[in-house]
Amino acid sequence: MSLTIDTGRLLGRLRHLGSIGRDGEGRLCRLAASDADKAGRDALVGWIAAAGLEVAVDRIGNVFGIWRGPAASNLAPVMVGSHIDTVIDAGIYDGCYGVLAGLEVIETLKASGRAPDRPLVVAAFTNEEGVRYAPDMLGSLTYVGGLSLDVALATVGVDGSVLGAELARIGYAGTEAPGFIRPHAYVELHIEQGPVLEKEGVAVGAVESVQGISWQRVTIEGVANHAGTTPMRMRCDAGHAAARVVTFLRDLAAANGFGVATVGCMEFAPNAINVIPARATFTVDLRDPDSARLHALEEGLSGCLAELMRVERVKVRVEPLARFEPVAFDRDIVGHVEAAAARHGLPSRRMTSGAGHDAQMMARICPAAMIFVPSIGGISHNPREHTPEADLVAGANILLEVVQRLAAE
Ligand code: HGY
Ligand code: MN
Ligand code: MN
Repeated sequence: MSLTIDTGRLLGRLRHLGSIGRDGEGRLCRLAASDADKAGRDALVGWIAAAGLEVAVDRIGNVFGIWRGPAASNLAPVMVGSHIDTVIDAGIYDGCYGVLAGLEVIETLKASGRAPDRPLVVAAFTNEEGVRYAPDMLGSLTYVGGLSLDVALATVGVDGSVLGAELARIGYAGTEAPGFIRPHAYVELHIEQGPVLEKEGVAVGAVESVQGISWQRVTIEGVANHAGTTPMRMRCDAGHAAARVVTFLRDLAAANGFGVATVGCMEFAPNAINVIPARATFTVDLRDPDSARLHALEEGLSGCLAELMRVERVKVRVEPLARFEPVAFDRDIVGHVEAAAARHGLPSRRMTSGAGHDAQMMARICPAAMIFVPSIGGISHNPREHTPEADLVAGANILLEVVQRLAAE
């Protein structure tokens, strides 16, 4: 008889964690290393400890629950996990589902008496979203050695805070060295956050790759002037220049056919109704599954900015915030996901992730792959984010099976 997870425990914890870190307007907002993040972390650590797992925190604040098993073998462990920090006004599933389902899988195995040959670890990585501190996936990137610990800890947030100081303030400046556990394999269960699985009526995504990501902050300097007295031909309007970038990127991505381009943040200065903007500061998020096309999107942006400097007589400054090439996952693990789905009588399909994930960083140090479950309406990074309970439970049971398979290797 194959094992199954405890549905009530998983769904109850998802709802409870989803209630932690709501702001005055009821919006879910657990930005990395904030008080709200601390409250979420404390709840997770409480569940990990109550499950009888060893709790460990590394120096960039990544949280781990470790079950060495009765054999306490020194074999490399199988690691599962994701993140519990959120975007602003988030849904309750992004990241949290993978962490809590990972813990649920370990608890189920521990209670079953069927101890695997390998230790099992569940991880919750710091600052996966990258909303407060750039880049995104900062905790897992540091964990795998892609970012030096000192640079990571010194990262200044959009609010002027320093990540290392914030981790210390919330009590999550751990002692373990990032990378202290080198997994045998890493598997991340996550909601798709896109429309594909729902549209095709497929229950399981066997994720074989993640698209490349390029984040930049652009500052356009114009000249403040009177909105009423300044003739149009005499303006150096930073706001107008920024608006031209937004529409240029939309047309560029639409023409590219695969890539996506987003301007998610924008600020004008002095930000007054009757003053021509002296400065526009905004972020650019470019993504494409193909490395050369992603580079072409970046080239398109820099060409557009050069043209604006010439035509609009503005100055432009660009600050790179994140740049990750597309990542291919481990084919064997992708195969295990498909086989587990089939054994559960569920259709699956191979796919590329549009979103970034900690798994793309873990793939640098061990075989890694992901499991997706459908997102209703393809909605995510939005309180309307939703996945039916049956899909959440099916995904967790598939993770259970894949973990057992990998732990037996
Ligand atoms: O931006 C992303 O793709 C992820 O949500 N951090
Ligand atoms: Mn996520
Ligand atoms: Mn996210």
